[in-house]
Amino acid sequence: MGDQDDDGFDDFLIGIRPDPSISTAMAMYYRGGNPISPEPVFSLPIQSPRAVTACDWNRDGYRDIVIKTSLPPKPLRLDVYFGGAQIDTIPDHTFISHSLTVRRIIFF
Ligand SMILES: [Ca+2]
Ligand SMILES: [Ca+2]
Repeated sequence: MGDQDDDGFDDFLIGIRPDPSISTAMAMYYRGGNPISPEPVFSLPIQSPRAVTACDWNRDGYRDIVIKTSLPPKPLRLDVYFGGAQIDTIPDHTFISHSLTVRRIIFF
């Protein structure tokens, strides 16, 4: 995620599925530091660890959390959480593709 709060330490996101038999997964957000706290600052529910990525969506210099929140046959929906010191669990932007031909997106 890069250094979201400008304290000199990179912050990061880990996607986990606590129980492999259940489809529910979580994206856990941690602030970097020395030492790094083992407790996440917050977590977000995700469909799978592959349904979350980060990029600078709004071009403000901070990477943003992007989560795919729909399943086919529903239109593709992405919830975006803007990064920076005020990053939180409230989506700041939602992108919905009205093209039904977009059924799958691959995050890198
Ligand atoms: Ca930081
Ligand atoms: Ca950003």
